[in-house]
Amino acid sequence: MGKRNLQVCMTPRLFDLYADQKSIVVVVDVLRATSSMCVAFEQGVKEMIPVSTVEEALEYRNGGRDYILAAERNGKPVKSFDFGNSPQTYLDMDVKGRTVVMTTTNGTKTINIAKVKHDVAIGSFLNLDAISEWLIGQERDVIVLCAGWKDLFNMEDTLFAGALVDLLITSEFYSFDCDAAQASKALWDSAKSDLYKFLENSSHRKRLANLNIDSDVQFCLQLNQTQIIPILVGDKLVPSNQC
Ligand code: 3SL
Repeated sequence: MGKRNLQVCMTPRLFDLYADQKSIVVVVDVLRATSSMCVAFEQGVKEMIPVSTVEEALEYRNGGRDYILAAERNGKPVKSFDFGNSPQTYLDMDVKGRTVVMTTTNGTKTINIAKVKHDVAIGSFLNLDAISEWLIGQERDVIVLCAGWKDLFNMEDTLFAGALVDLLITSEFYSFDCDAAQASKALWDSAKSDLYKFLENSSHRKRLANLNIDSDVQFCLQLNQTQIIPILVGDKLVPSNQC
């Protein structure tokens, strides 16, 4: 049997060049949207609805159901929403069985771009080994789609892409002919001994430090804290083991 194809797309702006309608797309926004999603499900959230705009999220408030509304723009929580985008919020609150409607600057926008023509799964360092094993079991081509920052390249999502490329290539089921996959793996190889230090001068680490939320950075850079694989079913994210 031939090997499955593995590609990395560095920003959503480039995604049209990769979209093939058959690959599973792993959306990654490690700081912090996709990390928050993994933690939310680990803490018992039932489903999450990722929407692209604040206005769309607010429409759910008037829908009569008891949603948790979570929103972030430019790293900051949005006024009048229940939650911002800190993964650690889900550790402090009782969220079991709840539905979260979430909008973030890059992460939820990227999910909504990917879902038009592809099946979508959610990756973060927190579920790195689990998503690698899950992908191997799916027997499909894979595109790792980095959310980046406002359509620009970012370091942290590229590092995650490199970590996932490393695991999938080691499994011997995958091959790549993609310079972005090669570059992300090279970056991961240089960074993996100390991710936090490697990201010292990265724009988003500095952005979050300026907002006094550096502890979220350290939290999101932990490897393998959960087995949860959020996947998109229709317009909702759910844990793969509940489908
Ligand atoms: O852009 C996003 O989706 C967010 O994850 C960015 S932040 O870490 O919440 O600032």
